Amino acid sequence: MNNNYKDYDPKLFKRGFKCDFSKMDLLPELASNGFIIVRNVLGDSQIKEFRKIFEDLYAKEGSLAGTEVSQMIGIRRLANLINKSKLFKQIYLNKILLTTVLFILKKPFKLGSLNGHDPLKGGGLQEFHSDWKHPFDGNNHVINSIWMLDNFHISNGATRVIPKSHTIKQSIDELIENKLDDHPEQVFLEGRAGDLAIFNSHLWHGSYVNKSGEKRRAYHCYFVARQFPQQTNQRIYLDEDVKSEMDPVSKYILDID
Ligand SMILES: O=C(O)CCC(=O)C(=O)O
Repeated sequence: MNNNYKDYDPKLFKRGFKCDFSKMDLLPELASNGFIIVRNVLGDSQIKEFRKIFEDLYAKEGSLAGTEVSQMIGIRRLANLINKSKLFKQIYLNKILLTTVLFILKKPFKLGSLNGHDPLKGGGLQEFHSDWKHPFDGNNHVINSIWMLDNFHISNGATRVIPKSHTIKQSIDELIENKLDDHPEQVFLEGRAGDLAIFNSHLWHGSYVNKSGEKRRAYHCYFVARQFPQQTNQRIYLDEDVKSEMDPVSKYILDID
């Protein structure tokens, strides 16, 4: 094991966290291109359960679904998910994911948010954007992951990314005139239900238009360097009974104590 990992976030390890280095071979690609796809991270029964949670929450919340973060026309969105099912622990505490977050950020971090996203037929096209909204200072502060609950294909709105754009110092607005347009260097994060895309979210990315109408449900599990605000402030959004049942690693990752 590379001992540096403990130095990146000593408090996380003091609470009992252990790295999973089984996908180390993918990490050079993540550093260089800005994204990787880890195959078959969720098994069939997990996919089924997470799809059911998506549908049940969307049906229950109706017109309010996604409002804690943002609603988007043509996309079914969910937000504040940690508060809504204990099963999401399987996502935000996934050791492959958290080891990868340490590899990229190399400093203490916390969950930024956990949201749901499903582009509907004819909808889904997002502008290319970075999740880092400030000028790039040469350090990585944000990393995102897309947990595929359905097959992701160019035809149903798979995420598009511009490889290596996470290293560009200029802002996207300076370099891309129309951020909805196709870009000659764009590639699609295609995969199967159960796959996990992890990307340095300084990378320019966005969901694409769902032409086929096939479902393209996903959870976004997003992390931010600890010194910056969360997208969903867990101290405010988590109910007291949910907080009280959390284990020490969860409490640390969610920054609730
Ligand atoms: O799910 C995707 O394809 C990416 C979504 C995204 O980047 C966003 O919602 O900001």
